[in-house]
Amino acid sequence: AREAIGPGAFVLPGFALPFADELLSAVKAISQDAPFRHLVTPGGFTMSVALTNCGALGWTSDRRGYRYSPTDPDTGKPWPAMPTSFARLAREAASAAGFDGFAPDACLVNRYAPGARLSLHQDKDEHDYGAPIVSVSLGMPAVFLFGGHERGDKAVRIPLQHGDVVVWGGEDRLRYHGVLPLKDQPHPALGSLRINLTFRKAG
Ligand code: MD3
Ligand code: FE
Repeated sequence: AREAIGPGAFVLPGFALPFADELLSAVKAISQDAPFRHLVTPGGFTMSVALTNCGALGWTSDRRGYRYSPTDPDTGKPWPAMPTSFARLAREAASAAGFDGFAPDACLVNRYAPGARLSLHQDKDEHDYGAPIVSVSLGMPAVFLFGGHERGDKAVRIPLQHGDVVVWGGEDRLRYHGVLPLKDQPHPALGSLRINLTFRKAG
């Protein structure tokens, strides 16, 4: 099943459910190599969401700006490789939403504890806005905010559950979006945490 939430944006409810346990054990292995950290924004705020990455490129932030880097600035090592199962899932989800041939080179792994949030932003650090972004929600539910092309545009609220996948491309690729502060609604697979994977073509 797929539900359109914009001309180029689709929710695939439960698309990742058959792979959830495998995804979570891979996230554990990734975070042993490249630990979750709370990044500082160029404006000097520490993000409430903790982040790590896998794949050829990883997103990072500090007082100098946002960027993609081939290495983890905390360890100097390359980011852990993207598991082939991750890349396959992202490609199949993109295809189910009408975007064939998606080959992500970056997977951001966001970790939310109760109260963590992501304020409205656009994802503009990637080179090619022609490629979609695929997001996989795991663990506690969240309310996603899907805005317009201007920060002040009205945002719709989209509840996301464990196993849901969302694909964003085309004219929806640059819409403002965010995540409301997480409520504590513990999930059997992950306790009081939410993990979000976002697959991108960054380079
Ligand atoms: C809509 N993460 O990491 S993923 C992010 O749930 C981010 O952790 C959120 O926004 C999370 O940048 C939401 C979904 C997402 C990602 C990119 C988008 C939605 C998008 C780009 C355009 C429109
Ligand atoms: Fe984003």
